[in-house]
Amino acid sequence: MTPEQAQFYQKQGYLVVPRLFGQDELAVWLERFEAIVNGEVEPAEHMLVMRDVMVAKGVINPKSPAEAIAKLQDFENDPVLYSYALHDRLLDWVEDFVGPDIKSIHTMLINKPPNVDGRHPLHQDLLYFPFRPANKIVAIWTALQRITKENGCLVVVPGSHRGELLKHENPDWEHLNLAYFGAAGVGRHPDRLHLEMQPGDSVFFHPLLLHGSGRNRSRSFRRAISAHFASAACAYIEGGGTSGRRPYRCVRGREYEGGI
Ligand SMILES: O=C(O)CCC(=O)C(=O)O
Repeated sequence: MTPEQAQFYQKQGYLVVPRLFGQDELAVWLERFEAIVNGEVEPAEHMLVMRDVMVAKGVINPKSPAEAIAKLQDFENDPVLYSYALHDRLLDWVEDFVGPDIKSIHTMLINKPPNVDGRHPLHQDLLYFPFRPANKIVAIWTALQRITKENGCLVVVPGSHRGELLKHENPDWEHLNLAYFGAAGVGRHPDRLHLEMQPGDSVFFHPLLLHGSGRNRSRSFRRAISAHFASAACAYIEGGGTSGRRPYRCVRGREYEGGI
């Protein structure tokens, strides 16, 4: 990371790295996604294959298995998908954000089919993590294909990571996917910025950054792969986070006594 990039991240709370991955690398993860949702490969242990809420409620009838799926979550036990989080090029960047001792704390592949609502309200990921400090946690989100405003790109509120962790609640939307909480009282923030990306472009962002995504108004899928990392030296706090304590995996460096 250059000093200019570090300064940008500190001020804005996110940093886009163009073409961090090549098409050949993305193709492997896309194929694995298809194989899992088409039933050719069993979902790995602990992986959550989450159906879109509109499909689950019978509001729409999917024409293919992939049209039913909102995301694959926690793919640590799938060696093909997890190769994303173990990728050296990615971890070199993560090291610049959180230091040399790194734990992988969350993984997901988000599939936004056409015809479903699929919006994700503006929220802060720190809500889900019961440890601190926040600036030793970072997310990466990689476009698996061209992602535009039309197909529901990621939306961020630059600089919002300098605020507090806000109260979160379910927005009053008709079709909201499981655990898609929004920061209370934020709504359509006037400073929100749409991050359009090319395949392989990746954005790193701070866990307090307000972010979300819009509806997919195109006629094809919108897919992204994402992971969160934290310094192994982070420590649990009382009453923090909603996801409970997990056996996070050390992906680089060493473990800490009293760490996560
Ligand atoms: O990819 C998206 O649509 C948004 C993902 C996201 O913000 C999240 O799951 O925390």
